[in-house]
This record gives sequence, C-alpha cells and structure tokens, in this order.
Amino acid sequence: MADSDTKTRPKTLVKTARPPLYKVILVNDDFTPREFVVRILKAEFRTSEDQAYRIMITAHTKGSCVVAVFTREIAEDKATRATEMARNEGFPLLFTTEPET
Ligand code: TYC
Repeated sequence: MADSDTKTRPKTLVKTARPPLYKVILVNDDFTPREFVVRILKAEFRTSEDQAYRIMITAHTKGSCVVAVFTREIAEDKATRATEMARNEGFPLLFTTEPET
C-alpha cells in the first residue's frame, strides 16, 4: 500500500438537532382532592398509581412538582387537557408548562 493510500476518512461530525423540551408542572391548591389529582396524573400522563401519588404529594408539600418533560406542543396539550378535566369537575387544579433550562 502506498503512503498516500489510507483507510481513514475525514470525519464528518453530524449534529442532530433536538427540539427544546418543556416541563409540565403540577401546582398545589387547597381544594382539589388528593385522589382526584392522582386520577388525572394516571389518565393524562400514564403514570403508575405509585408515581402519581408521589408527584401529587410532592406538589402538596412543596407547592409544585414537575410531572414530565415533552416537546412544547405535547407539553402544552397535556397541561391544557389535564387542567380542563379538573375544571369540568369544578376543581381549581392547575398544570402549567415552562421551558427546561
Ligand atoms: N392540597 C390538596 C389537598 O390537600 C391536594 C393537592 C395536591 C392539590 C397537589 C393539588 O397539585 C396538587 N386536598
């Protein structure tokens, strides 16, 4: 093999752009029953009973809790749907979104 013949190639660094992620945040209030919060978390965010309970109790004691992260549209859709489910039942439960830093 000649000196100029080589098996290495110039490396092309391919950077795959990832969409920014948004947190869905559960906000505590004094009126929504704990069991209802757990039910909403399971229904909209597909968490287990155990995970839902832990997220609920964290929001209850700390004021808020990150439920999950998604791309912006999915985060906003889920926060809106979950908040609407609570409104339909007459509860002030609130889900918000914010960009992950
Ligand atoms: N604080 C509510 C209660 O004591 C329960 C609750 C927990 C409500 C978390 C909202 O995001 C929340 N009934």
